[in-house]
Amino acid sequence: MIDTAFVSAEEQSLTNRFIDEGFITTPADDRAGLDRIQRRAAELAADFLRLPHSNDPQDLLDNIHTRVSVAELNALRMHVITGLNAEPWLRPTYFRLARSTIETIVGNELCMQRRVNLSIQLPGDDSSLLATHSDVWSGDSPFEVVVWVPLVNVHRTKAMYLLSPSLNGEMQDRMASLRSAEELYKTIKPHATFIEIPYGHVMLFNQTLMHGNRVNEESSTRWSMNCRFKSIMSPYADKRFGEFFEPILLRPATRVGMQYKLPGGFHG
Ligand SMILES: O=C(O)CCC(=O)C(=O)O
Ligand SMILES: [Fe+2]
Repeated sequence: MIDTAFVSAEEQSLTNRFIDEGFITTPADDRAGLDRIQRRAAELAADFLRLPHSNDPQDLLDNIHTRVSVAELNALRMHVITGLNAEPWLRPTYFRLARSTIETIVGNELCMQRRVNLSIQLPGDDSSLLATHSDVWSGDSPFEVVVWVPLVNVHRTKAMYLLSPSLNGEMQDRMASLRSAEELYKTIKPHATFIEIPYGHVMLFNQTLMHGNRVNEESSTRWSMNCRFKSIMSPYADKRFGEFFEPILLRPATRVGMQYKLPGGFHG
C-alpha cells in the first residue's frame, strides 16, 4: 500500500473518487478553451450544412438533428473532427481542460492520443451506437484513461454509461456464458450509471470498466469528444507510442536519463 502521507487531501479525494466510482467529473480547468472548441465545432458543422455561423453554438449543436439526416451524419462528423484536429491549438487546449485531474490520476510525464475523437448522437438514431465494451478489449492498455468532454449538456441516454468498479470483475466473469452484446448490456444495466455532465465540465474515466451508449431518447443531440492519456513509461498495448500516442510532457531529468551515455570503458 502506498503511504498516503505523501499526497495532499485534495489528491487523496480525487484518487478515492477514481478508484471507487471509476470516473471524475469536474469543471474544465480552461473554460475559455472549452468554449473555443465548442465554437469551432459549431462553425465547422455550419460550414458543412451551408448555414451561417451561429452566435449560439450550443443551440446549433443541440438542435443539429433538425438540419441533418442520419444518412449525412457520418460525413458531418468527419468534417467537424477533421477540421478540429487540423487546428494546431486543439490538443494543447484539450489537455488544458483536464490538466490538473490528469496529473493527479495519471502523472506528469504524459502521452496523448494523436487524434481526438468525436461522437454525435441524434435523438432516436441507432446507427452510431457503441455496444458495451472496455477499451482494453480492443488494443488499449489498462494504464490509459479517457478524458471525455461534452460540447452540450448530457444526461440520461444522451450521456454515456459506465459500470461500477465494484461489479466490473464479476460481470466480466459472467461474460463467457452470454450470447450477445445486448445480453451483456441487460446483465450490467442495473449496475451501470448514465453520467450526467453539464456543459463546462469534463470527465476522466477508467476505460477498463465496461461502458457504452444507447439510443439517445432525449430531445436534443449529443456531441462529445474523447481522447486517451497515459503515463509515458507505463506499458503499451496495441496502441503504440509514436503511432497512436505522442509524448506531450517529458520532464528534463527523464530526457537527461534517456540521452545519457556512460564514458567509454564503463559497462553499465
Ligand atoms: O461516448 C460514448 O458514449 C462512449 C465513448 C467511449 O467508449 C470511449 O470514449 O472510450
Ligand atoms: Fe470506450
